[in-house]
Amino acid sequence: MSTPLPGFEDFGGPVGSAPPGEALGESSGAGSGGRGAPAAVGHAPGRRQLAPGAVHVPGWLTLAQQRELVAACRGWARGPVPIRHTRLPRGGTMSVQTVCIGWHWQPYAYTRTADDVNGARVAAFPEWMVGLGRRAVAEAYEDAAAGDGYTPDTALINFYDGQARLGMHQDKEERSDAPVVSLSIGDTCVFRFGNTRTRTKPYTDVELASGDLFVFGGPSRFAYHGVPKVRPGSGDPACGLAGGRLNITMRVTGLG
Ligand SMILES: O=C(O)CCC(=O)C(=O)O
Repeated sequence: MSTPLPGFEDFGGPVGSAPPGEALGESSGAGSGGRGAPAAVGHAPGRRQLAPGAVHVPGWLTLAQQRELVAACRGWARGPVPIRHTRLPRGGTMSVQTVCIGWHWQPYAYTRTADDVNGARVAAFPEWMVGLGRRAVAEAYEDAAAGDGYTPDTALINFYDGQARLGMHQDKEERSDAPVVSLSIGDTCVFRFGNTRTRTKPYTDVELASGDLFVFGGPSRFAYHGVPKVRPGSGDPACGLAGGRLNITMRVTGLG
C-alpha cells in the first residue's frame, strides 16, 4: 500500500499499536470500565431512534476520545495489514479505504489473514474497544444488560476522502445478529439508512458528524445502508484528523 491518504497522513505510533485508551476508558456519558466492567447507562442528549433497533446518538465521543481513536486507527492503518482500497470480485476498487482488526473482511467473507492484501494476520481486537462497544450499545439502547451482553470481535475502519462513497449494502457476512456499532470522526457525512428488503426507498438520510454514535441491531440489523456524500472541510481538526472522515464499525462475527 503506497497511496498517501489525504488528511490521514503523519501516522503516529509503532506499527500495529493502539494506545491504552486513557480517554477511551473514561465515561463518555455511558459508563466506564473495560471488558469486564458493567456497561452503565448514561443520559444521551439528542438520542434519536430512526427505526426499531436503529439509534443515532450525536456527539457521543469527546474530542479526547476521538483523538485517541484516530491515533489507534493510524497505527492499524500502517500494519500489520496496511489500509487499502478493497478490490471487488468483479474488478474495480472501493473508493473508501479500509483496514480491519480482529478479523479481516474482504468481499464477502471474514478471514484471520488478509489474503487479498499482504497475507498477514490482522491486528488483535483490543479489550478497550470491547468496553467501548459495550458502553455504546448500553447508551444507544438505554439498556445496561444489552451492553453487558455485547462482545464485538471485529471492526472495519473506513477512511473517506472528499470523493469517497459507500453504496447501499447490508452487513451480512457475520454469523450473528448482534448490533453493529458505528463511530464517526472528522468530516460530516450523509448516512443513508434504509430497510431490510431493498437497497432503494424507503430510507432516511441522517448527517453523521464527528463524535456521533449510530447503533443498528434488532429488526434493523440487516437494513441496507450507505454513505452517498461526505462534506469536505466540515470536521474540526481538533478531533485529530486534518481532513476526511473516519468511520469505525464494530461487529460480532459469530466465528470461532
Ligand atoms: O461509514 C459509515 O458510516 C458506514 C460504514 C459501513 O456501512 C460499513 O463499513 O459497512
